[in-house]
Amino acid sequence: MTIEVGYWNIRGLIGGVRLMLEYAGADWNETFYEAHLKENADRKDFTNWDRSEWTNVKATAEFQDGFAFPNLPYLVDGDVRISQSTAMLKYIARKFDIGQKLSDTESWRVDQAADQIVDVRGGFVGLCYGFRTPFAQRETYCENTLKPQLKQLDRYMAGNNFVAGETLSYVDFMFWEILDHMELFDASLFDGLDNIKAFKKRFAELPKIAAYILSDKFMRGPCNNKMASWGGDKDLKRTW
Ligand SMILES: N[C@@H](CCC(=O)N[C@@H](CS)C(=O)NCC(=O)O)C(=O)O
Repeated sequence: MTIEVGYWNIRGLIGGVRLMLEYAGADWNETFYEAHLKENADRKDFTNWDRSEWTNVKATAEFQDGFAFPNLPYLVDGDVRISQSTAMLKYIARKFDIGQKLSDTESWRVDQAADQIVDVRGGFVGLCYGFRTPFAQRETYCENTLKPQLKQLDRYMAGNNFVAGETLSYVDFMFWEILDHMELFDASLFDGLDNIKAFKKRFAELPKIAAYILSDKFMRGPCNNKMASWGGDKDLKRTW
């Protein structure tokens, strides 16, 4: 049976899910939704974006009754209907037996890192859209917040091939995905972070991942939606 996922036509929260579905060799299909700018409107004002391509679908009985928490991204696998991107990653990992044999230490390392990555990601994305940190404060945010957070993650990876240790697990997919957005944003964020750089390279060299990244199916950009201050375009042009 084909696994169906749905999301905006961007990387955002679904990039790691796409990576895992490809890694697992799953039979999967995606529905893309687009936000459209209202006529002559300021693109930076979030209320000027028409999201009805999605909200009309979200309003249907199929979504309101079929999902506990209708949202993007979502996953449908037969009778299984899941939203929340981390839950989707964990579901796919269980279904395809990815990282399911972890020791207690490996398990808490993975779960702790997953929550930390969600937090760090939230701050970075909040800068890219300017809704948590004004984009004009980019340099201060990167120096005082993001770089120290990345340094902690770099230390977490010391001596480990993957987040768990030696075993690949769901968190590696979400970790690599947001690291890739950050590298495309400003590769100098990783200066001196050799463990992060080594992890990023190691993950990208997994044969299934390498093949996917090189294929036409892989979306390099946009990382964010069109109203973002950075990452809302296909070419990921520098906006400063
Ligand atoms: N915690 C949720 C966040 C979901 C979320 O914020 N989705 C955004 C896109 S990144 C959205 O546009 N949702 C559509 C909606 O609110 O209906 C997850 O990890 O999946």
